[in-house]
Amino acid sequence: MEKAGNEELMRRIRELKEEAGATILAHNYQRKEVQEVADFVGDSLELSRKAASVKAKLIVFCGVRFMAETAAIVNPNATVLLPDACAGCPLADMIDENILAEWKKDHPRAKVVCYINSSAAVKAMSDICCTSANAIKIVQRLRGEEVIFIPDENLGRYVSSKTGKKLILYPGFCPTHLVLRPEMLLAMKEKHPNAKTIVHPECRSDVIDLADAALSTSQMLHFAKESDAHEFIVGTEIGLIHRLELENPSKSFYAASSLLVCPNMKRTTLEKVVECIERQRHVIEVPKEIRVGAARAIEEMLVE
Ligand code: CIZ
Repeated sequence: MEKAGNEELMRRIRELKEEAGATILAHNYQRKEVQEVADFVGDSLELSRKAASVKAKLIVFCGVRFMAETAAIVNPNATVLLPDACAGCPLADMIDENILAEWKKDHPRAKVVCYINSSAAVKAMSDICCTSANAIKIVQRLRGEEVIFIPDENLGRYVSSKTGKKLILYPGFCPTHLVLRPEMLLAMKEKHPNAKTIVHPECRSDVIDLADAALSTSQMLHFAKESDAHEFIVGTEIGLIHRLELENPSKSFYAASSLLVCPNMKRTTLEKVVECIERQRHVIEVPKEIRVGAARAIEEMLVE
């Protein structure tokens, strides 16, 4: 059978969305064509706020599992579908409830700040969630308290350097951001001497040290718009380049490395979006006893 082209698939998705009364949310790291068919594109913080406020009964979440879980937690009245059931997050999988229970036992007075890249069960055992866009603010709120920061060590180290607060760091990492090495960035800077370098705080600290700024994806979008510079080297998942180019047509963006590709984010295709709506499959379910605890940690973050 001949494969349908993107235009045809996008037309079909719009039709299905209308019939099903669905809203499509997509992360900044999704494929270009998936971002184009979405009702809203953003980072985890923006997407969780959006998921909480949409009126639609059906949310199709184009992202990875922990993000779709977050949507299901903040909006228990909606059915949340994940187009590819295997779109996970290796960073989120680096810690589970048993490991966290051990860490809490070792530091009984510590507050637990958990990065949104974590399972619902881990969120339920944490005091407050954070994303890369608000991690510094969230940790600053806990002034004076001992803090365990899970699971991304690089982000935790960056937050610690910005807040001056010593954090108990967990040794988790994002395999995609970890591929970026200082020598790659130096080579790019040599090739594009007038470019500003922006990297994600999930990158190694020796990479962050070489950059003009360490920023979440929403902060990178803001930075690129506001900056007088015309060229930017971008040290995060390459999916963001699409939005950067779209929103800044007169500026140039260079991926810091062509290896900055999250295979899980790229699992979502237009075909899978069609299939999941047609067959109403890959429903994200969070058991009530976990949902209540995770919702508390997420809401604590959202009050800001
Ligand atoms: O917070 C998010 O969505 C992630 C995973 C990255 C970012 O900076 O947007």
